[in-house]
Amino acid sequence: MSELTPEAAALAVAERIRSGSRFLITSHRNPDGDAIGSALALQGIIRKLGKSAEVIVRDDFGKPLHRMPGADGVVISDSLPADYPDAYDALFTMECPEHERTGFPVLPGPVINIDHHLGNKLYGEVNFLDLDAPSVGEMVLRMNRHLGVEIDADIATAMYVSLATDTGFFRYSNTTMRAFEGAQEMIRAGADPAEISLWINESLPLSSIRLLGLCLNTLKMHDGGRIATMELTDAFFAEAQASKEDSEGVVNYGRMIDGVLVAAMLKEADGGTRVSMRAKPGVDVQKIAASFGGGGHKAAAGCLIPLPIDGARATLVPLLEAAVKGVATS
Ligand SMILES: [Mn+2]
Repeated sequence: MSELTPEAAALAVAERIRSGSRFLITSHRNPDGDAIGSALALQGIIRKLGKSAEVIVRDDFGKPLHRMPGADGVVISDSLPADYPDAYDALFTMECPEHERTGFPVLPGPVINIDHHLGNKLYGEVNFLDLDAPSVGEMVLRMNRHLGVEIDADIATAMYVSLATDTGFFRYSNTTMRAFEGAQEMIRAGADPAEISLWINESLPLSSIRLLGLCLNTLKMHDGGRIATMELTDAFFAEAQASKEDSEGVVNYGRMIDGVLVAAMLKEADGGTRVSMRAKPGVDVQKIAASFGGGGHKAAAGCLIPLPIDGARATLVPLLEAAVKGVATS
């Protein structure tokens, strides 16, 4: 399969939508704002054409994302529908560099792969890959130029959520002119930035803040303050009455500290310690994760180290020290 330019691929996706009538949409495991936002936006566009589209994901997602219009209609299931693939014209995989990220091991029908991650395996019958896209939801907006569906407030809200969450509410390096142009178009179509920020940023469960407090108490600084580590044990989850989703984003607090180039969260897990790393520009944590069989990208990556937390930290910190060596602290 040769690689199409993003513009040609967007047109190919639009043509597949135009020629079909029933579609299935999925995304990656533990879906985030771009996963659910882009899927709901695409669903809304297909439905406005009078066609059928269902969204199915392997894992549930946090309450903030459930506030998006249509989120409660997303099917959460361990397996694809019984009538897949025969009853569908195509399966869309949103934000999945490899088809296995969906959590559904085999995808026998035609797949339309829509993503913005470097290293996407181009496993689809159509591969719409745009590394410059601020979010996959924004790619859906661009694709829609070929369909001409009028974006309503619900679709605009889903697209805005995808864009806002993937750019860290317009803070990360993917906060480009394109991100603001997309946001402008969505706001014009009825997305409400202040309300969406309230859902996502200021409606956290109490348990997640309690868990954050326990975690911050374990903060350790290394390499003269250039590296921060924190830990997260099963006992913390019990004490805070927290769920798995409550720990999302805790690792970012380490990176917020002045002078820190890389932060790592060490979380008790089956078979050892689950490590999440976040780096500032100039540091590549993906390489470290890959050396343990994990993945991610330069600024955010994760892996499993088959040791208890203390052993995992002793193994990891020298690798992080090597990764930040020679990198200037801003
Ligand atoms: Mn994304």
